[in-house]
Amino acid sequence: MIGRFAIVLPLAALAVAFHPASLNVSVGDTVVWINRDIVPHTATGRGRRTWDSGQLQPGDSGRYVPRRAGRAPYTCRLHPTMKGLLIIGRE
Ligand SMILES: [Cu+2]
Repeated sequence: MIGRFAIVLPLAALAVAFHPASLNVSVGDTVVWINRDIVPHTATGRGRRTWDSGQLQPGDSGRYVPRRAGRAPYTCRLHPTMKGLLIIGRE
């Protein structure tokens, strides 16, 4: 069954990070990034898989629907120390 998963960018206390940093999803699921921080962030694929949410302002959300199984590391273009990983299984 196709699902929908949320990754939150919480209000930063000490370090900005994606929560959860690593998430298991399936091909066809919708992954949503919700920015609850007070500064903009992006969710941007690294490596062979390229997607970019664009700048998510506070309160904005962005989404990505993976079409191929595998690992999809991503980062925030504005804060390169922010790292996330989607582990994408077959449907
Ligand atoms: Cu960021």
